[in-house]
Amino acid sequence: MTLLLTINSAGDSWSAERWRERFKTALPEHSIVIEGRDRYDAAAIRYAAVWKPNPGFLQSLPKLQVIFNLGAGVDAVLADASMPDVPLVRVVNSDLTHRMTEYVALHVLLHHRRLPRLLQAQKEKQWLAKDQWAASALRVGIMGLGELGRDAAEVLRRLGFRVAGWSRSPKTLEGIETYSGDDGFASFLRRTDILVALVPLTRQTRGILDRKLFSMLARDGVLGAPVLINAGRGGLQVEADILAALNDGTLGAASLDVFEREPLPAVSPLWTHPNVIVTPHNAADSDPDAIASDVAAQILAYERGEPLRNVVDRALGY
Ligand code: NDP
Ligand code: OXD
Repeated sequence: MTLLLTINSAGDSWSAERWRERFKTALPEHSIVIEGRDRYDAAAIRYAAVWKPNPGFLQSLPKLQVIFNLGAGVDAVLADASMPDVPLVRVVNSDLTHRMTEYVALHVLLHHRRLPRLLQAQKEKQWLAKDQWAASALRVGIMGLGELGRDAAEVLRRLGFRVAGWSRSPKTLEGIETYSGDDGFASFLRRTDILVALVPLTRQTRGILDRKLFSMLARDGVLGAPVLINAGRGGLQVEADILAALNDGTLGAASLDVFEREPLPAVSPLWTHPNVIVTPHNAADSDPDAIASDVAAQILAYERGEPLRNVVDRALGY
């Protein structure tokens, strides 16, 4: 059986050759070929392990049986209208989940404890007066209660924040207020001081983080104005609306890990806005060794006739 790798990513640890080494170790009986580097018979390819594959490419593999996306978000793969109708498997693993929870907790805490203000005061050698509130004074709202949103919600709850979550289908989570669908959206936003976006990018969620949404967030919180944290996808946000909302006080601050265009262009005013923290889409890097061993284990289980796990629902788009 042949596994083909098609990977468009910078960074040594993500080079196709490094992935080949990992898969050779985990799948010694399989042939591993790299798109654009090796000569291979397209009809021999049964599996493709992909990251941002070139649109149209996957349909050139007539006997493809499973596509393994090497990340959690599948928007880049599903954007290809010609994608063959075979199962698409995405990454779900605890290492990735915990890294995302670290990012969310870090950014919620730094806004809660006003770290940017403290760092500025340090530069100016200013000893600020005592002025602090409890975590329970802050209402965090997490958009998306999937693998990542649920874990972040639980950790924030344990830190003492008042946490709510919003999802497509209704959920019950201990100690967390839950809202769902269009009906629950306005109530979810109205009680939220810090909004964390962890929904996938789909037809329904594209551009959801816009001016209208920002104006619905709570305006009576201890922070003075609501805060946006987007660690989902850049396509969720309308950057012109974020800037306008920050400039007129509708938003107090934003932590953005993902952008409409990545890398974020040097001309973007987000880079230098005093109330914006920019991170380079690294909220949760996934560990390539863990992903390769997960994919290899899935291939071996599939060949034994067992069902695939973490298969994307193509109709829902995630
Ligand atoms: P899941 O598929 O496990 O969860 C998605 C959640 O979003 C679910 O709760 C789902 O609702 C909800 N959702 C989807 N569509 C809607 C909608 N229209 N309205 C309301 N809720 C909706 O995804 P993960 O938690 O694993 O990952 C979330 C996203 O995080 C990924 O798609 C990816 O884009 C991003 N990501 C970013 C990384 C980074 O480094 N910045 C790293 C990894 C992932 P329901 O439960 O009802 O299905
Ligand atoms: C992912 C990502 O989706 O890193 O895994 O963004």
